[in-house]
Amino acid sequence: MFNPDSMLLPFFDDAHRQLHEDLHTWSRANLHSRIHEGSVDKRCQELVKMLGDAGWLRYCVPAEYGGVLPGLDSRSLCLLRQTLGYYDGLADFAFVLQGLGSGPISLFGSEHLKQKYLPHVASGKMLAAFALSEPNAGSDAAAMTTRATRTKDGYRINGVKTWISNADIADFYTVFARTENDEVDGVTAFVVDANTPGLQVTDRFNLCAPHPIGTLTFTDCEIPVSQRLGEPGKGFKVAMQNLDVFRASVGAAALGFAEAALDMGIDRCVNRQMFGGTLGDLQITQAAIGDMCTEIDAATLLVYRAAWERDILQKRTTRSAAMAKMFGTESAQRIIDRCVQLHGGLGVKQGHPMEMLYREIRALRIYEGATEIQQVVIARETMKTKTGAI
Ligand code: COS
Repeated sequence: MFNPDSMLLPFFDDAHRQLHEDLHTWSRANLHSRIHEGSVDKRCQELVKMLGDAGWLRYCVPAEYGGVLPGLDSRSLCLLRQTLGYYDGLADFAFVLQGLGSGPISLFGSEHLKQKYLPHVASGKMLAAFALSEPNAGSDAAAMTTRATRTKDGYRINGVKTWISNADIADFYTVFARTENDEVDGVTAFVVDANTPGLQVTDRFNLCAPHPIGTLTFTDCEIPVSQRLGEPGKGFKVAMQNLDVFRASVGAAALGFAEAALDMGIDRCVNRQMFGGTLGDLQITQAAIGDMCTEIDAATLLVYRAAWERDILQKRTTRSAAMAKMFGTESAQRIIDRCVQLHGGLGVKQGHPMEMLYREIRALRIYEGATEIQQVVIARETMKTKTGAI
């Protein structure tokens, strides 16, 4: 945390404080740079192995299946993302995909699915992925057209999923498909092994801050009924409840990026000589620092409020998670942009960590529900309180 006193906030207990300290120690020793050369797939596979060997992935699954804590602890997940994100955006990515891809199994999976996947997610032996978006169903997730039809022994899946992080390197995908022929009309969730005949990675592309991502095509992909995740027709809720957990953590990762930028920005302010003093002597710089520090503290409070509500109040946190995601990512974008400005030319020089942060933050305002979707979610949840719908 940029402000060490943040760990004294009542959202945390001593185990969180210890986790925070241990994680910083490990990250300082093991994550040396946020700039990576060479194959991004290979680096992600290495990072998953490192995170698995160190025991950090054990926070992605419940204790019964190799985890540290009885269930998914949102505050720990957020602390992990914030800290990893501070040192290396790709390490944060490698970590969270294990959680996002396996979260639906932890939350809704049968004993069979939990035993089959979760211990390997926790050890880093299996890589997970979450396949919800489609070419024509991004923000409007319910518009998906991938279809799973009943067969004698299970389901046959046909359709296309895109923007799927870990495409090509995942061992399994949590997939959402329409099952209108099923007992209940709607969407159903499945776990599909990467080597299932009929499942192919048909495209790979690069983002401005690269990570493994691509398109999956399902062609008469047959899976047994034991790979169904949760009840038939209840898949949309599976997806949304998983996002309720992980959306707050996107805000946490953004916070880690913003803290890394601010650290470098402050360093620059006190060391950069200009106009007979330092950059930080200028009141216009101090105004920027004042705004950035306040936004970081505000994002911290929103992220850990959402995480605490889920962990302690054990209530649906759709609204507070949306606020944490929206404010965390939007404020981080503003902070990073300002810190690029404080760095002058260096801030846009390829290979400089500020330039990397500038590229890394952008996707977080889009994935797991764009800012505009969070605005809709917050508004709807708030209006429900007036109509008595909750
Ligand atoms: N938890 C549990 N159930 C939820 C839920 C949540 N957080 N959010 C919605 N639901 C339920 C609703 O209660 C509703 O159930 P009933 O039909 O039983 O009433 C059902 O799901 C449909 O909800 P809603 O009508 O709100 O769905 P919409 O299609 O109108 O839109 C949004 C929902 C826009 C919020 C959703 O599509 C969304 O989050 N989109 C962004 C998707 C996303 O994040 N994509 C990125 C993929 S991961 S990188």
